[in-house]
Amino acid sequence: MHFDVISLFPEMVATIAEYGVVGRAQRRELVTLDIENPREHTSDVHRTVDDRPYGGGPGMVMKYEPLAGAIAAARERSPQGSPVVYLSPQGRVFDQATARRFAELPGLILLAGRYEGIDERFIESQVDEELSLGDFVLSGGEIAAMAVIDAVVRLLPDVLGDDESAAQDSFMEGLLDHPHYTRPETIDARTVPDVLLSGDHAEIARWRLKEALGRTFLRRPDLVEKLGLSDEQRLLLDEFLKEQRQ
Ligand code: 9WO
Repeated sequence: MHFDVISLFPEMVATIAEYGVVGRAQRRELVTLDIENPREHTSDVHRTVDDRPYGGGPGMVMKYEPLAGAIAAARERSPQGSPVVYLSPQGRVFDQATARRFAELPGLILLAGRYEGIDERFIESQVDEELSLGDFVLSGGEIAAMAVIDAVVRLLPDVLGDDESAAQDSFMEGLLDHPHYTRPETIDARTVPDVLLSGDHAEIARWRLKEALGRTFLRRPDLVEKLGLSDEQRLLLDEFLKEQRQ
């Protein structure tokens, strides 16, 4: 899959992309990444990419022309059918279903804004999808763009190892994860739940699902609502809630 990122801070994007799963996927040539700087698409001596907002007020707005030049360069080298995605707090919330949809595409062009935003006419004419990671403001779209790339790359075929893939394909899709423990067995009188030391794999799987259901219900009831529970899951959740009252 090919990713293209439009950013005024290309080195920031390139550096983040060297690490972890995305870095490994690039080195294995499962993923390619190009970065286009709108500043390279200016024609004035000052290489101006921003200007004052019509209507007045504080801050600056990214100009249409340099962005259009950068997008044209990205479209040129991106596969046909690579949508342009703009990361901003005004977007629809990005989620795992969107990551799965993107992982089916040949490419993605991600636009990372700076300042107080970009000229609305650019969004209207060039952006296919505006996405947000949640209700907070960053100082630019780069970190959000890299989060989207990370979430998509780990879904691509052959990117994860067998263990990581198996963990992803587990039965807890749509739920929060269960708690994890590793050595030592005791830390400041806090012990590992006995069941995890029992060697009874069926019982361990049941405990993990129960914990996942319990945490999801307590922390993210909206996810439980969306998912709907099977009779067996309902039973496990009731058991969790009873144990929690003791
Ligand atoms: C800046 C600002 C300053 C004063 C009042 C309102 C303001 N809004 C913004 C703003 O939204 N700036 C953005 C910075 C312009 C687009 C790129 N930036 C950005 C993207 N900040 N936060 C994101 C983002 C992207 C995805 N998910 C969460 C946040």
